[in-house]
Amino acid sequence: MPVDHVHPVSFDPTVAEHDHYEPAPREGRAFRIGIGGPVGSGKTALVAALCRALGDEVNLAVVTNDIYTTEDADFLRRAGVLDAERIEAVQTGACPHTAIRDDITANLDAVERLEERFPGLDLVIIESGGDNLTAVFSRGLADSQVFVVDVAGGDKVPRKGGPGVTTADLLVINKIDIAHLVGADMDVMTSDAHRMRGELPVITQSLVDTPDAPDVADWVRKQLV
Ligand SMILES: Nc1nc2c(ncn2[C@@H]2O[C@H](COP(=O)(O)OP(=O)(O)O)[C@@H](O)[C@H]2O)c(=O)[nH]1
Ligand SMILES: [Mg+2]
Repeated sequence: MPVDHVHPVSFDPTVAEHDHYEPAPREGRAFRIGIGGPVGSGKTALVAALCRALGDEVNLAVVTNDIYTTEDADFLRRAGVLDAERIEAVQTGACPHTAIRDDITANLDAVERLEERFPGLDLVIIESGGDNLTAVFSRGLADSQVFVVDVAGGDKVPRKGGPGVTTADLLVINKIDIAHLVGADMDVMTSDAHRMRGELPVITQSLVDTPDAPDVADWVRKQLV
């Protein structure tokens, strides 16, 4: 092909990919918070923490997404942080982002089952399967989204950007208790995160030191007002 027919692809990593869905109407249903982020960053641990922190004051339920198993739902049931009936597992069978962005039907069905089972539900927390830095929730599924990264991925992660880091309603930098063990500089991580996100909030936390995630729980309370 002649060189002048080859068009360079321009890619703006700060722009979320096209969302096929409109935001869902808010009346008469539970508020939905999506929790995304790389494998192992602490999403399930954060869901458990939020159930402990909010379970007595908020009528809440959880949807987990795993590729082939129901591992995360099983973990939450075993942890006893929430009545087992309040936890629904979606098996995506494909890349996790597909089920939270491209075809959200299985997740919407799970939310609907929970709403039918628990009339007057206030909040559904939806945990995405672990993915990479490009995974974000469709606005048709999540009203608000949290992106969880951890220090073990290295202090470069926030400045690598991607729509999770740059556009999520809340960025959580988790596992700060082990920052010194992996040589992650917290000043670099937080200043890069703020630079990438502008006015959007950033919370640093350790679920070992603060197992009830008090700062994230406060942020969730404000979403529900
Ligand atoms: N040291 C430390 N470990 C954590 C923290 N949060 C989660 N973990 C551990 O990290 C591992 C992965 O957590 P998990 O919630 O399963 O990650 P997910 O894949 O994002 O859902 C588990 O062994 C957790 O116990 C934290 O703040 N500090
Ligand atoms: Mg998990």
